[in-house]
Amino acid sequence: MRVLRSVLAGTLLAIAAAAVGAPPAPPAGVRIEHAWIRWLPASLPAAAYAEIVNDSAANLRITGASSPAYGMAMLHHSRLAHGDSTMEMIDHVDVPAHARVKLAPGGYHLMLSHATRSIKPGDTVKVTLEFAGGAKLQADFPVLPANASGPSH
Ligand SMILES: [Cu+2]
Repeated sequence: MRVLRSVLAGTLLAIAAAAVGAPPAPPAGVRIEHAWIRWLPASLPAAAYAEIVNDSAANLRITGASSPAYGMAMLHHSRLAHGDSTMEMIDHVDVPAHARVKLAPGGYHLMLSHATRSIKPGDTVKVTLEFAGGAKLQADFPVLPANASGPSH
């Protein structure tokens, strides 16, 4: 009876997790560090930066992002072309096994636009990274002023 009860409890937990739509997690050892958002005035798009650490044995690919605070989140890559900084939309960022990839000014970043509420420096925004295969990983991104160069830690 006790065994049956624990099997039942496990099943109910699984059903509950499915009911709230909990997405599969990436492998253990994958984490988001030094996350931040550079706030810009008015309704200008904001760039989100972080370091994606992959301490797992799996090669991972980031294929998208989302945030409840923004209607749109895109993967972008900035680069210098003929002395001008330009950015383009990309459809993935690879994070090889046992490697770390920086989303940083002048390189990869998330472009957040169509804010769903008023956002200002000092706020914290949840951003979810989406990986190929469906895994998702969420982190808190502190919103820093336009002249910030990164989180203080
Ligand atoms: Cu951009």
